[in-house]
Amino acid sequence: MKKNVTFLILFSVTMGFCWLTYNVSTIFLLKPQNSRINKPGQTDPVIEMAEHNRKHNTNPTPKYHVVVTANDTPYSKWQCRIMYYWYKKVKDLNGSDMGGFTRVLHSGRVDNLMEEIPTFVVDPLPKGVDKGYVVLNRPWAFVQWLANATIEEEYVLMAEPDHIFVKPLPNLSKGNYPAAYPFFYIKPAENENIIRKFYPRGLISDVDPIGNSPVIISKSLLKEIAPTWMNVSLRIKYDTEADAKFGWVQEMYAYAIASALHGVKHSLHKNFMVQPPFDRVLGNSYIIHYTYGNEYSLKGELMYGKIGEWRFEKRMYLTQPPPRNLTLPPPGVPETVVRLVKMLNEASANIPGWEKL
Ligand SMILES: *[C@@H]1O[C@H](CO)[C@@H](O)[C@H](O)[C@H]1NC(C)=O
Ligand SMILES: *[C@@H]1O[C@H](CO)[C@@H](O)[C@H](O)[C@H]1NC(C)=O
Ligand SMILES: *[C@@H]1O[C@H](CO)[C@@H](O)[C@H](O)[C@H]1NC(C)=O
Ligand SMILES: *[C@@H]1O[C@H](CO)[C@@H](O)[C@H](O)[C@H]1NC(C)=O
Ligand SMILES: *[C@H]1O[C@H](CO)[C@@H](O)[C@H](O)[C@H]1NC(C)=O
Repeated sequence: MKKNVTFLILFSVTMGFCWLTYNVSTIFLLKPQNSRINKPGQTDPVIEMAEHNRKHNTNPTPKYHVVVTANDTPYSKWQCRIMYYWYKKVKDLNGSDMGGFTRVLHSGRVDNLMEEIPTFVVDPLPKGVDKGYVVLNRPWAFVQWLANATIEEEYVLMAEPDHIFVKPLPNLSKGNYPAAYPFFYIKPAENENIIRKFYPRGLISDVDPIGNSPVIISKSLLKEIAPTWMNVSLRIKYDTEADAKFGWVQEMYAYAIASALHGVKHSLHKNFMVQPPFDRVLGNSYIIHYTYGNEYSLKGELMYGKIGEWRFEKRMYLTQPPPRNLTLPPPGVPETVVRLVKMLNEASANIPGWEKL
């Protein structure tokens, strides 16, 4: 009996998603189902499955699935290879709640890393819809992956290709609170007038200062949020004022707003990751995020905004991977930067065929 009920729930959730994905891919409009938050006549973009009730699993295993969204450019590929290498190194260490790994490849076709990295191919947005801002593919990739993939774990870590795991990462989420990293430049309170366009009611302080990554969240919550995240992303992109104001972080705001629309608050973990060169000390952090350029003089002084005498800047490697055995930074450079270069070198030294992609 119990089994049948579970099956029915699973079945209706799956059907809900098939229906939803069908809708998205055919007419490209997301319409609210019987929204909890909506009052009649109002148009919050909360997307809900009528059949789907939020379930609170009382005793789930803490394991989470590591998922990274990527495309098939050399730039994305070499970062994914590094990331997967370090995932494998820490996955089974004591203190890790890591489960499986998936690269969600949103180029719509297979590439030459399918054998090396577990990969799930999804479609990109239809041509032109992203208005050149490729990051908008991310929410759409998650919607498709969640609808179609078989995911064993109860939780998901949304990661990015430029994340390196420095140590085993436990499931930081607790109860109904997903875990996220607070970004200093995501400031909902200072942007209330714009956020209100997409989040008409509710406290602005309920919009977390986060993006979608890194976040550890239960699969069921992410299934609720992802379609709304996609809807809000597109609406921000197509709103001239919001697009201009949020610029390259608009898809982060979209995730923060979408989760607030679903009444989901995240617990914030400053030690989720470090971002060299600004974070100088590794401390008890779990991830190195190497999104910024690291520019130093040979005396070890930061030369941000200039070309360093010693440098590591991932954007130098858009069309080919960085060479093996990068020169270590000069003395005086923070440990986060030194560690980053050592970890890149270890991975590139051990990945067969590193230099040809
Ligand atoms: C988002 O949802 C709203 C409300 O349902 C809908 O009117 C709008 O067309 C959707 N926008 C996009 C870009 O999907
Ligand atoms: C794993 O870590 C826990 C808590 O830190 C500790 O109690 C346990 O002994 C460790 N187990 C092993 C096999 O190292
Ligand atoms: C996901 O599932 C939907 C509906 O079941 C289907 O239309 C779509 O093509 C699938 N996408 C992928 C990438 O498998
Ligand atoms: C890496 O480069 C250094 C010089 O920067 C050199 O001394 C060392 O032998 C090289 N190591 C490998 C494994 O190629
Ligand atoms: C995830 O791991 C943390 C730290 O070990 C633990 O406190 C938390 O309860 C776990 N979360 C879940 C959902 O099991």
